[in-house]
Formats: sequence, C-alpha cells, structure tokens
Amino acid sequence: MTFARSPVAASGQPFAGAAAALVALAVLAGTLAACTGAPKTPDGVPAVAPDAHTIPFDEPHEILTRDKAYVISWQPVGGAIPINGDFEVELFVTRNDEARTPVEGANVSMTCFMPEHGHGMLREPVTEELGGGHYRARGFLLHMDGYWTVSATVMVGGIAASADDELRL
Ligand SMILES: [Cu+2]
Repeated sequence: MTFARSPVAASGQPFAGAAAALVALAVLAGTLAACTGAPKTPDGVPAVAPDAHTIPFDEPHEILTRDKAYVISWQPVGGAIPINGDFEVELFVTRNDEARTPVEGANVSMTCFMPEHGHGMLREPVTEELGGGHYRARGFLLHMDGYWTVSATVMVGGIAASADDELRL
C-alpha cells in the first residue's frame, strides 16, 4: 500500500491522522471479528454449533426492578445467545438489600420484544424455580437479529416488579 502520490499525503499531518484512524479501524474490526466466535466450554467444546450465528454473553446482566425492590441477575445458559435458535436463561433473584437476600417462591418470568418492529417473541418461556433464588426460564427464541428489549418480572404475593434490559443481536 503506498500513499506517496496522494494529494492528502503531500500536506503531511492530516494524512498521518487518517492513516492512524484506518489502522485503529482495522484493529477494531479484527477485535470484533474475534469476539463473534462461539464460546468454548472448559472442555474446549463449542457451547453452540459452530455455524450458528451467536452473540457471546460473557457475564450475567444485573438489572434492578423499577421499584428498586429486587436485583435480577440473568444470563443465557451456555454463555451465548443464538440468533433464531432455542436457548434457556438462568436467573438469580435477590432483594435489593445489603445481604442480597435470595428471593424464593417468586413467580419469575422474562420475555423479549423488538420495539422497532412492534413484535415480541413467537413463544412464551416457562420458568422453573431451582431453589436458593435461582430460576431457569426455558423456551427463548429470538428469531431476528437487531434491537431487542428484555423485560423480567418478579411476582411475590401478587405484587409484580419488573426490570428492563436490552440486547443488540
Ligand atoms: Cu423484528
């Protein structure tokens, strides 16, 4: 690659800046490409089919209900969200107190919505309580890439508290 004849190069500084920006972009693109690889389990086995389009999800998302009563920590089982593929979600629900007291016996649900398209998921996940504040919701399928909002609801004693999150697939 030679830029010696470029009129911009002749002026010196501006070209150097543009070149630096190009290099930065190339590095960024490389990093992004590396990030989209399927995550590996400790055994080195891909957590999802290698040809599936997935979004890595490295750490649980911690979200606070709007009434500030509960903290919901959630993540997809397997560490990635497949686009147009089935997945399950693990949720850990605590009170929003110093001790982060686990919330047991709650009715917990989670769903996703695409506000730009005005539709939700094609399924309604079903949640099972695992104990100790842990819940597992099964039956997620995000059938399109794009911007999704996430809504998690904790119902205790007939009172519902919801927390919001978002995903860009
Ligand atoms: Cu859509």
